[in-house]
Formats: sequence, structure tokens, C-alpha cells
Amino acid sequence: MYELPKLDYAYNALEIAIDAKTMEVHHTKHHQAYVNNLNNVLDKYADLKDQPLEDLMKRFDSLEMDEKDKITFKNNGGGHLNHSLFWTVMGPEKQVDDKLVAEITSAFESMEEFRELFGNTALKHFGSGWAWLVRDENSKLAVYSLPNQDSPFMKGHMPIFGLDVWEHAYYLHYQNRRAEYIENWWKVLKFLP
Ligand code: MN3
Repeated sequence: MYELPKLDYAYNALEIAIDAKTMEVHHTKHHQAYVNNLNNVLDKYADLKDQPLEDLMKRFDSLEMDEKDKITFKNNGGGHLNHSLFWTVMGPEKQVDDKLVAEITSAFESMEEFRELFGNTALKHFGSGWAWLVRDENSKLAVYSLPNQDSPFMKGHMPIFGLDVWEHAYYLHYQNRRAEYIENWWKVLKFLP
């Protein structure tokens, strides 16, 4: 049984970027729904239930599930994984990861270049989805967006952080102003200055 993870900060702790109401609804309603739907679909597959979710996603293509259940599993298993990571990469205080900063600077020329690439990827993603910084199959850093709740694990990549650009992540406060949401989000992403 998967459970909704607790946040280690208050819903209003990220208000510099994300308002308390959005955080509360996002966590207690949206994420909870992914958890519930994931548990429901896995109830039919005793052999898959106790395997790590990351592993199931990595071998998603070869999972033996009814086609409709497989889509439900992808959307909600991905939703649970993506949001569980999302809450932990944000925080009210910066915890800059110097090693990651050095790696990003070397891979993308500069932190500014990286922010521009990642920000544009998030901004230009059409419809619901996420922008991702991942480690690819060769351990190289890569930036891309994925639709809906697709997980980088499905591509054999390890997500480092992702930005949720579903409207439910920002619409209450920002309405259609996704660019402003992205710009402010850097302030609550813990790992980067
Ligand atoms: Mn979301």
C-alpha cells in the first residue's frame, strides 16, 4: 500500500513561490488521488504490488498488465513518484548542492544557461507535464519535458529534480502566467543557489 508522504515544511512555507492553498490542494487532493488510484490498480496484480515503484517504471514496457490498467498504472504510479520527489526538492531554505552546481555548470556552460534551458523547456511544454533534470543512461545530465505523469524512469533515466507545469500546480495564484511561476520556483528549489 502506497501512502501520501508527509511534507517536512508547512503549506505556507513556500509562499515566496507557491501559495499555501495551492500546496494544500496539490498535496492532499491531487497527490492523494494518484496514491489511491495506484493502490486500486495494483490490487489486481499481487506480483507487482511489493516491487519498488521505480523498478516497475523502468520496465514499464514489458509489464504484463491489461492495457487499460497499464495506462492507469503509468498515470498514477508516475504521479506518485513525480510528486513524492517534487515535495523533497523544494524547501523554505536553500541547501545548495555544490557538487550538482559544479556538474550543471560544466554540462550547460553556466548556471544562467541551464536556468534558461530548463525554464524554456518548462514554459514551452504544451499542456500538462513536467520539466526534468535527469541523469541519462550514460550518467550524463539532460533536460527535457515529459507529458502528463510520465516518469523519467520509463526512459531508464534517474530524475534529479522536476518542475510540475500542470495548471493545478500554479493556476490558483498565477492563472495563465506560467513564466512567472517558473521564475519564482527557482527560489524554493533547494539544491541550486
Ligand atoms: Mn501536480
